[in-house]
Amino acid sequence: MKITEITIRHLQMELKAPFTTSFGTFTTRDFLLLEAKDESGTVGWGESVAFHSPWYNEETLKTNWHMLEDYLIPLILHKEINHPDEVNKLFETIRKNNMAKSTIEGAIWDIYAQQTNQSLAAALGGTKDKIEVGISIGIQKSIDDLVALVDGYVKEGYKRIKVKIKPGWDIDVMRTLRENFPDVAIMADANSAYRLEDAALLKQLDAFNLTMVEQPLASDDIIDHATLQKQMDTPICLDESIHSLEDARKAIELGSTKIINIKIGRVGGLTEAKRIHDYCEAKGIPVWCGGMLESGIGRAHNVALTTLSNFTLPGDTAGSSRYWEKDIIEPEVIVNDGYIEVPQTAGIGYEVNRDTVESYTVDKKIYK
Ligand code: OSB
Ligand code: MG
Repeated sequence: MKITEITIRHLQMELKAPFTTSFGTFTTRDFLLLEAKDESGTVGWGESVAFHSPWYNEETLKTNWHMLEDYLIPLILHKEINHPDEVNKLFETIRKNNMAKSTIEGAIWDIYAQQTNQSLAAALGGTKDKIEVGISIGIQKSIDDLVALVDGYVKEGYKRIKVKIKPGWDIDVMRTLRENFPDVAIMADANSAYRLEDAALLKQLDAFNLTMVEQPLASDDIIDHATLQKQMDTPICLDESIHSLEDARKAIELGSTKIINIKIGRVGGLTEAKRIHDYCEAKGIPVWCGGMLESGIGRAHNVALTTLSNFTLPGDTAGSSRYWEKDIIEPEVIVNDGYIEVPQTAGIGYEVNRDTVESYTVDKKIYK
């Protein structure tokens, strides 16, 4: 294929309910959508998971647009590409900016899957026809509010409940949840809110039989996490610290992580995500697919990735209706009793509703 035209849109979508983590609250999701067209007219879609502000990592919507416009798109346009695995090679001269790279790479995987007449899941080597999903719940006003929310999601069938924690909203919260839901798979995500000095406090989490604790320490750390893991029974899962297969290898060798949260954007695309998956599988490290409050397009990519065999733990890919009044794909991503059925049609497997995309678009530019 040769990409002949790329459109970047900035979309703004109101979340149904604010989402609060240890680093801030989101009420609106601002993100970039990328539409790529090849010489035969096949269209592929990619979503940038970068946020409006650099809270989660250093990338933002604007840095992604800059990287795409000034560096990445010129490296892709009119080049012969036989397989999406070649995209990383074309981006070789550009360091990091993984979320920006992943935005194009995702669209090229979509085109490749369509042209080889298979679902994106099949193109990636996925084997499952349905995937198990969990849900990630932000910090609430009160523990009672949280218990009521969790109760609803457990009744809906979500297979695992993840709760955000931060200093002051941690031990009592997890104790109350465990008391109210003795048999539910529960985990905590700190988004780097603690330091190694907090080890004694974090160790108290061991009493609640959590599936894992996600990224308790600094967002760039793999050393202190290894020290902490030696002191804790609860498995540590790294999110923010893992940007590549090399990061995963080092963290596993050091004993910093027993489980890895794979986010396609954070690791620079589906090809690298798959490599990390394969490496973890060989090492006996289970993985799961994280979420970044994606619209239906990013969500569809997450669903496809999760069909790979070592995604043995439920991911954060909740249904569209959990986030949006109206998603930009049809049908929307639907969760039934904790499962999403994987679409079998070619490409990402969902139709993009262009009218809905336009209605959320606040800025747009075409490159050829
Ligand atoms: O750490 O996994 C995270 C949302 C925004 C930024 C980081 C994270 C999250 C979530 C929500 O946990 C996952 C989702 O529902 O998409
Ligand atoms: Mg996380």
